[in-house]
Amino acid sequence: MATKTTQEDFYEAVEAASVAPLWRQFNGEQPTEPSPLPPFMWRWSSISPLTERAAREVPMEDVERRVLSLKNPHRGVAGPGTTKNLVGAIQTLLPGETAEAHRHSGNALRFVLEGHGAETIVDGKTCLMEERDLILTPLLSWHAHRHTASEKIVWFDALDIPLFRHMNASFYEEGPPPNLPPQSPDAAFLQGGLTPVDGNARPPYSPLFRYPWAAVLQALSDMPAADDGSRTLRYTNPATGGPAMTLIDCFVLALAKDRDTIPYRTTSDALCVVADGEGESQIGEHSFTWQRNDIFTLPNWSWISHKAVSGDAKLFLVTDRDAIDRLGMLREETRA
Ligand code: 1HN
Repeated sequence: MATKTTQEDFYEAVEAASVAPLWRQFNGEQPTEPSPLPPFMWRWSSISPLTERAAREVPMEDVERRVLSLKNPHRGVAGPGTTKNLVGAIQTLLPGETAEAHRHSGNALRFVLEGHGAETIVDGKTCLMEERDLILTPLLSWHAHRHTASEKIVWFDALDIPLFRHMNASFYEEGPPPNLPPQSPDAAFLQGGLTPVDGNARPPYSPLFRYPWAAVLQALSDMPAADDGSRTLRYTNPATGGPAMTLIDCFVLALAKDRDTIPYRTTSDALCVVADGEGESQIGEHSFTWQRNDIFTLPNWSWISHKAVSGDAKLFLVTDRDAIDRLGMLREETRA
């Protein structure tokens, strides 16, 4: 048997004492490239039939919410997760059904993929859900859903629960909600640049809970295009100009037909929903073609460029960008 060298003995002693030599761990400090969590796409053509089956085969009495979460097969962590910090999901509600009130520490949002006429009640405010509307249900807000229109409704959920779980800070409570403090009506925030000073609490999230798609289309048509023909809107908290919610920062990216967007990379992650049109995205070494309601991830520090084909297109982006920025971790680059 070969005798142990002094060095081998040293490394064994180090490991046995639960310490680690930095010189064997340091990687020069750069984000790993290509991303350890490669991009992944869920096509509407695969997801839509599952929402049909869920509606037929899974009674609401058996489940609190009829939610299929987008489980990223590359993410080797237990529990829900689509990117490191965000989880996307698909929720289906049939006419006459309700999802009872609950609340949780994670922020959540709803973006309507198909159908209309449901309502989400957020801390007592009723928010209509029309196609492509964004509804916020921020951290610890009580929220219930009810549907009274004639066709089933399907929406995209996004939550920051993976980060709360990672921090062991995830809480959950079932309703009914207690008496709630007064809320300022959404309509009071819809005049740009004017915010009511009415004594109501201003928690660290947008007091506007519904962002109608019609308002997005109007704002897009009122703004100039960038050099690559694209237009970007951010969903902001009208009281502060900051992100809509503490850990979730949303955008709409409108693409001009046949124009590649300038490639960029960022240390934030995004979930991307195809709100309108058809196109292609280059994400690191991966190429994807996409259509309406397809959903895909944009992993951090991958070079990203999008292009609309056969007409203009719009992407809805859910990101952790502002949270990463407030942590001092945001770095972004564009390729000339
Ligand atoms: C959740 O709590 C909801 O409250 C929706 O509506 C989707 C996906 C993963 C984990 C929790 C909801 C979810 C979720």
